[in-house]
Amino acid sequence: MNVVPMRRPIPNDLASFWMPFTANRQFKKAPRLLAGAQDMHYYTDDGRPILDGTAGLWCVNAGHGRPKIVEAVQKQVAELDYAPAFQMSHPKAFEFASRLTQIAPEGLDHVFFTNSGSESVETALKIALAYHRVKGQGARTRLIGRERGYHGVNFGGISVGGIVSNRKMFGTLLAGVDHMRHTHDPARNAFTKGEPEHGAELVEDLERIVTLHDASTIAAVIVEPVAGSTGVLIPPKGYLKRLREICDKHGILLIFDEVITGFGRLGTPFGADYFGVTPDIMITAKGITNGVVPMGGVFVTGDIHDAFMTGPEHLIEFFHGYTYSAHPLACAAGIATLDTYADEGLLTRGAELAGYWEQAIHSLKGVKHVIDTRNIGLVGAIELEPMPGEPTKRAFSVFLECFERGVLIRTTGDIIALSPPLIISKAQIDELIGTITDVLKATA
Ligand code: PXG
Repeated sequence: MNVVPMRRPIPNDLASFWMPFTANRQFKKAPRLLAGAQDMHYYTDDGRPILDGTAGLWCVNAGHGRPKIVEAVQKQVAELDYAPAFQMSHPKAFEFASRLTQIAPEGLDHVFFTNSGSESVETALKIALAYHRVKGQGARTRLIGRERGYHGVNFGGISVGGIVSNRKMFGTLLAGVDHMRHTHDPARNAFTKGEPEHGAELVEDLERIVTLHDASTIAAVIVEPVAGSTGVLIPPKGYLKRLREICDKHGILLIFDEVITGFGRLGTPFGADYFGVTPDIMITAKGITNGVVPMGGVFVTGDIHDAFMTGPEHLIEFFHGYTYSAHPLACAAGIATLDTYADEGLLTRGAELAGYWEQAIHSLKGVKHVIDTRNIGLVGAIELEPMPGEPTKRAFSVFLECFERGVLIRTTGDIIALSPPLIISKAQIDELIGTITDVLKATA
């Protein structure tokens, strides 16, 4: 008889979990585990407080463990744990959608729910393609993204995205995608406070792409108002306004991926508000529920929504959706999140703190290894000179040392990206920036 050895799960075995976007082998040799969180702090499994300089992953905008949100989720799970999402729904889905469209930029008055930023991206791209088709312009199938753009990890998103390591392993991706150039130009814009002076002309790439393919083949352009995970790339002055003009001229839909810029990150409810440019489709996630329950939302104009509401009424208008679209727990968390944002004025608190934050970020100019500092709203970036022949290593060593000293930062390449919860105090800004300064001064 063949005896199969019994495998008992070992509670603290680190091997089973294949971690996302992580150097698994390195991590498992020296794991960093967070066991609790409250307000501006995480607590490690050995009880050390860690000041959260990144709002988790750009999502915990109201800070951790906020009572209204905790209570709403606890109550919801006991009351209605799940309701089928197709041909059925539940009251909080409609309540949350209405509340969201009240704070969304003017005209974006319908929202389609998903479970993440990546799903919101796929949803937005599909809406754009289907919209042109229902409008009788089915030849508009091309999607235009931008170099260094990040639009999540699904196939549409990595196709329009512009980060080589997220693309190169995965075959031919979506067909019919083109890219504009990115706008990062440290040679001209290093150490700029807020929006850079130089680079608005790069938006004319879209005209070049139109000349190449013809507007009648292009469905949509997708950009992040401020590119976040690629290292905080702030649009040059006038860039987004001109992008809107070019799209309008050619009947191309403009999609803003506001997964990071949404829900107060720039000191306005959305990036669209900050820049005074309204897209046709707006992608959100993260701060929509304060990161407490996974959720995303895709906002569209009445024109786009209504274009689908034709044909026989008993037929499904848009063949798309997820089992967990508008999940009751997510809606409960989301409503309580909006209440918390409103009670504490968090969607505009970033604007009050922006001046102090800007000074703090730019105080790093002149510190060892710093080759650029940039800021907008409550977002900051500190770009480091890479170690010769070993890109990413310097920034990662700063991340590790900051964590040892009780401060959580995020690094991408050799760029430190900061995006604290919007409840941060000035003293905590000082602590965050002071720790980074000390660590940089002490590095080789
Ligand atoms: N679009 C944008 C603009 C994002 O920033 C996504 C889509 C995808 O969202 P989901 O929920 O599918 O992960 C994102 C996600 C970082 C970092 O450190 C950024 C993200 C995720 C993880 C880390 O910059 N952004």
